[in-house]
Order: sequence, then C-alpha cells, then structure tokens
Amino acid sequence: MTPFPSPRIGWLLLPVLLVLSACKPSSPAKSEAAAIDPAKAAFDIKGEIVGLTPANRTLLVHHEEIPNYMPAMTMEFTIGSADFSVFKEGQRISARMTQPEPGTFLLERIRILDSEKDRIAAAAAAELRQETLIRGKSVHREVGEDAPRFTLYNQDGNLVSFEKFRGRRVVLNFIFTRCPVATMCPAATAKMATLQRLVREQGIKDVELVSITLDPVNDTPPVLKAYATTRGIDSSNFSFLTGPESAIRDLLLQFSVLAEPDENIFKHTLATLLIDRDGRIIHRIDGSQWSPDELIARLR
Ligand SMILES: [Cu+2]
Repeated sequence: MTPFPSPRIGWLLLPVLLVLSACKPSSPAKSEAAAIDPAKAAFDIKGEIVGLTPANRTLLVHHEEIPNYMPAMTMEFTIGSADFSVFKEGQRISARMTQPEPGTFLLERIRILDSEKDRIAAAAAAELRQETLIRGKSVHREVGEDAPRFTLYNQDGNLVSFEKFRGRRVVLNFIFTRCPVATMCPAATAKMATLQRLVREQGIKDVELVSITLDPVNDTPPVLKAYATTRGIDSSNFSFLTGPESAIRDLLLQFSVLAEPDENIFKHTLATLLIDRDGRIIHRIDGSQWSPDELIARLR
C-alpha cells in the first residue's frame, strides 16, 4: 500500500508548501490543496461502485473523502489495466486515482475489498513473516526442501492456499505485468503458456502453473486477470497470484528471487521451480534460458 501522501509526492510538494506557508497565512488545509498539481498527484481512494459503463470502461464510484483534495462524492472513473468483467455494482474498492488530463480521472491498482478474505490473507502473511524470521540465515529454500506455505489471491480474487495444490505438481515462477523487458517476464509467461499447452496435448493431468507477481501493489487481481485474458491463457490450471506486500517479499526471499524497485518498475532475477505432489521443491532453473520441452521431459 502506498501511504498518503506517498514519499515521492511528499518530496515534490515540500518546497511548494514551504513557499506558500511563508507568504500566505491561509489555513494549512487550503494551502496544501492549492499546492497539489492534479496532473502529477496520485491519491489512494476507497469507495463503492454505484454504476458501470462497459463500453467506455468507466465506473461510477461513490468515493470517501480524499483528505486535502476532495470531499466524498460520486464520480466517473476510467479504469487502467484491469479486467472490466470483474466489477459489479455494490463492490467496495480501493484504488489509486490520478488525473492524466483535466477532467479524466483514472483508477489503477484497483482491489475489490472483502474484509473476511483480507483478514485471512493478512493472517497467512503474518505466519509467513514469522517463518521467514525464524529461518534467519537459512531463509532460502534449497532443492529438496518443502516449498513455503502461502495463502494469496488468484486472478479472480479468490483465496488460494498452497495446500490446494497438494497431490498435483506445480511449476512456479515470479513475474510482474508491467515488465518492459521482452526476454524476461513476457517471455516467461509465453513459455509457461506453451508448457500448459504441451501438458494438455500429452495428456498429463496433474500439473498446475503458478505465476506469483513480484509487484503486488500494482498487480491486483483485476490487473492479473487482464494480463491472463489478453494473452488468451486458459485459467483452469494456470493461477496468477498476488497478496499482501509482506507475503510477496517473504516468498521472494524464501524462493531466492531478487526484486528491487527501480524507477517505477522492478529489476529482478528469474527462477522457475518444479514442486512435487508432496509440496517439495524438486528442480530449479535460474534465469530466462529454459525451454518448455526441458520441463515437459521432467513432467512426463
Ligand atoms: Cu520482468
């Protein structure tokens, strides 16, 4: 979650605020509102969907007060890279609002709020945190060790526990949907999709593909669903998972994958892991140079 105001905006605003407060004795709330440049500002909002226009990809949302910017009101929003079909009237959402051009309000990072599911995911994340701390220096799980247990959201916003895959073999990797490097995440997803096709063609029935996002703030379930559907991915045994930021950081640590924020994207390493029916890591390929054929040979 990005705190409000985000550190970056905070830094941008600081000099302006200082100037304003030095020469204008208006109330702090007013001078702050005046200092916000709508074209650059981003706000974390919460609200309820009260109407939808699929043809324009717009949502009518009654949002709560946005401190120092806007009172609670109902507004029309364009949605960014999210699958529109998941939205329904009455859903409560959180999102980041920007104004790319005057009069256009864009929502990104949209999450559908569900207090019961969110509580379960947070509890699982806390357990994972604890486990990471207890493992200390031996946090990385080697081939031969059990994979970490987790509970995350899939692209449909449903909770998925690692236990769900018991009795099935899992091919797992980490990606993020905004990855701009064609040979990294986009290629990895294309190869996972090829692997899924080969598995089906060869009649292998116990394989699950799992891609966990390394960018959970942006890659919410509706964003992951759009990523999967625009690539024509069959979601019957291919899950795109996201969850609380701390859970993702701990999974990256335990699976020994590096991801560092870098200018609005991530610098990261790649690993593809094969997990057996009992939840044990039995094979690992580091980097982007793997072929679906190589994995299908192991799965046959
Ligand atoms: Cu990438």
